[in-house]
Amino acid sequence: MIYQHTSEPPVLRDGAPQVGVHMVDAGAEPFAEVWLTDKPARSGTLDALVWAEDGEYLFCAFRVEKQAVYRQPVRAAYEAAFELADRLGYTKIFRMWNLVGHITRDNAEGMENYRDFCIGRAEAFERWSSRIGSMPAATGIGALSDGIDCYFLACREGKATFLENPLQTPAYKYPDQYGPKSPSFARATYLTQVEEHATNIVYVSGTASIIGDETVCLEDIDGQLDLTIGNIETLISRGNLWLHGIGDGYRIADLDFIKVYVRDAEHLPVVRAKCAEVFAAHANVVYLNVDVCRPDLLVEIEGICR
Ligand code: 3EB
Repeated sequence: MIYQHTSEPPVLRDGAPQVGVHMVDAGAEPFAEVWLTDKPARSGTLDALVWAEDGEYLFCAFRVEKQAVYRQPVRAAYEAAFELADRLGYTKIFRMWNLVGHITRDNAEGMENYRDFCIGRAEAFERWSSRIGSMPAATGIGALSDGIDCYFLACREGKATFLENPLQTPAYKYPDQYGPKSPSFARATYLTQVEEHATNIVYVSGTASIIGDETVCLEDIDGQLDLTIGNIETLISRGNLWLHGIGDGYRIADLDFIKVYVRDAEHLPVVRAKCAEVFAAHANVVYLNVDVCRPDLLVEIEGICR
């Protein structure tokens, strides 16, 4: 994944999937996110899908080009991806990213692009729930040009436990004031790997200043940042993992491979300062100046604990 200044649809390059996502504005530095394996990998393409697999893990990416109305093409693309994952035997999808161009703008019918996207995604999950299981941890976030880039990770033998945050209504149960179909994702995935001596991993979804189903601390960047960090702390805490019979819990200083999405460039300095205080000094952190999926959300944070 190359987070960069333009969009370049998924391709295979030297046998590896490569995707350019328009998530970095002209004033900021592009960066690469590379998913590695130490096993031999096979790769392929099928229509818009590009993937690589190593026998235990599958990486798959696809792009839905600009549409007047997204729901049908999104549903078709998601279903094609589920079908591929199922056919290759990677039925446990544990983490997804959805980078939605102009996420809070309206489509040709006057519906917000994010709500439109959520309908197609929800229909695909409904149709495939018996074969690909529950909804995974995910990110749904703005991108800087039209179209929607999606990528995901799935496994064969590992065990994925999907976590919720007791302070937040599960997103898939949000009331319809936020859109005709609720967002299809879990707050985090706890992944138990099959390889001997492998560490377990928590993939934390994009997390924002939402309590119950409501945005809190309106127009208050410090408040939203505190609430967002608090939500992650609760989600990864010993108590919350105990509810699922797993692990000893994690602290915010255990979070790594962090993406901090900030809606307004003017908030970047205060967000960076606060994040430098709470994240570990060695944590890998990137800051992205993009829209969040509700117009009143100023910040969203994702990461990985291991
Ligand atoms: C929220 O909690 C904030 O639609 O896949 C976060 C993570 C959010 C994922 C998604 C949306 C998504 O509702 C937004």
